[in-house]
Amino acid sequence: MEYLVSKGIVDSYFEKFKKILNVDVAIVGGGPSGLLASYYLAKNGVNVVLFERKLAPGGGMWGGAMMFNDIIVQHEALPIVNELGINHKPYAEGLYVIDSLQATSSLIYHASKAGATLMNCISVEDVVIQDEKVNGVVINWAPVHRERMHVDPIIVTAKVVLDATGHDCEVARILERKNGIKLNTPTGSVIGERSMSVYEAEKTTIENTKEIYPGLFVSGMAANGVSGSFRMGPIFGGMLLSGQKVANTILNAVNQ
Ligand code: 48F
Repeated sequence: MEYLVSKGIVDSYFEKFKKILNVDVAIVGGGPSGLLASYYLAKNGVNVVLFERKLAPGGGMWGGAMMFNDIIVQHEALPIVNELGINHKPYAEGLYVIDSLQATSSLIYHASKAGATLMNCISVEDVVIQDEKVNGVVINWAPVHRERMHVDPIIVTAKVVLDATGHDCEVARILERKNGIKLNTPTGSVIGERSMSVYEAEKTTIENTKEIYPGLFVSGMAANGVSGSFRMGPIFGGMLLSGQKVANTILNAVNQ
């Protein structure tokens, strides 16, 4: 019995691991925009893996605002909230309150149920570039990074990579720093986010959600970060709409 418990887990995990070594889409970061993108992509039959360095995907959604575990969404994002079966309470005109724990767990559940492979405790530390296009990521166990252990990573090849790493826009920064590449942003570089402005940031998140280098897309706060737009607050409609937009854009790209 003891042996079977261990073997079942190891067999199943490495089956999963082999499946994600070559995918259509690799998503870096399991915040709301990355999770929602993985859900829509998987639902449309795309082979998608999401890497999250923390134990639990969910990013900045669990904690609400200052750990008050409710968040706000605006009416534009309500169809997504309803599709995911998340309860919502009208609060003010065009604004709704949702429970951050219910919302985050629903995103994770729906992404996984739709067929996205969610890999937690794994960090993306580099990208793979071939023929002037990003076509993969370099991964390692998150604790290897934390402990600064000198352990070589492995490569996952992907037709498309999504930087959904939030405020730090880590993948875009790695691409720029290591390769001196010009990105599709207002300055050609990663600009970094500006201070908080909820209204402005909600709009620009959607506009900034795009391909910034062949094979590399950005969503959520990473999209605002690379383009030098404003930081957002605990209002999540923009994150959800960004995840939906990037999934549609990537669907077109991988189906071409
Ligand atoms: O920051 P995050 O929640 O991303 P998001 O989808 O949403 C932003 C909001 O939560 C919030 C906001 C709302 O208005 O402003 O901040 O843009 O989640 C990003 C996730 O990426 C993981 C990180 O642990 C977090 O869970 N992550 C970051 N870098 C890496 C990574 C990496 N190199 N490898 C793997 N995971």
